[in-house]
Amino acid sequence: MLNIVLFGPPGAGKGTQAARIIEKYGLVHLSTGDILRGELAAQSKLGLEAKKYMDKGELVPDSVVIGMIGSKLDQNPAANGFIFDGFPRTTAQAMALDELLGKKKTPITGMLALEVEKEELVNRLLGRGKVSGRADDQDISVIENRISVYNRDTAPLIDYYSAQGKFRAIQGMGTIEAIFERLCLAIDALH
Ligand code: B4P
Repeated sequence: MLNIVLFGPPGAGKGTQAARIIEKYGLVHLSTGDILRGELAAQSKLGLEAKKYMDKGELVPDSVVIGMIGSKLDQNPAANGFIFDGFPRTTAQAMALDELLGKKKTPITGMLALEVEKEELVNRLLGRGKVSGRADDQDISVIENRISVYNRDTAPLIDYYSAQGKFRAIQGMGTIEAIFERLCLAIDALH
């Protein structure tokens, strides 16, 4: 099993690179952002509740996203491994993920952290906002808040995974292809 946490601030390229990684390595893609947007598109109770947080650039409560990931893991018992994209985002989520995977005896193999300068993050998100229709990509103050929330609540996970010897920094500036090559080298070194 190859279980990878793809990590980085908003706009770092997690979703972009996860799509390529799952194709090459045959992993199951678990993106909490995509799952939440799917719930919203379906106008479910969970989706409408999540929208209140997402539109402001705040994190959706831990209990909601942890429950979602638990059921997705259970739905894929025959997977070769998982790529966790945008999850975990808090220490409570990381601890819950370790517990869920511990029960299945398939721990996280490594955490790959995309490093991108703030100005580039803002430009990428505003660029996506012009075509995606995502409310959280169209307002500069919401984007700034997402980056602040990342620095406050999510960046401490670098220490969490470093303590387990699983943290790998990846230069996330450059072309999508060049960054993908760096990620593949890091993944191949994990197993
Ligand atoms: P996510 O869906 O995870 O959104 P993201 O961080 O903005 O996306 P990502 O990082 O994948 O985008 P990418 O750079 O690939 O979360 C959205 C919201 O959902 C959160 O704010 C939160 O409210 C909620 N949420 C999700 N998970 C949660 C959790 N676990 N706990 C609580 N709340 C949660 O793409 C950005 C743009 O950059 C694209 O246009 C792409 O084409 C472009 N790009 C990518 N790589 C590039 C490159 N190398 N060069 C130029 N452009 C590039």
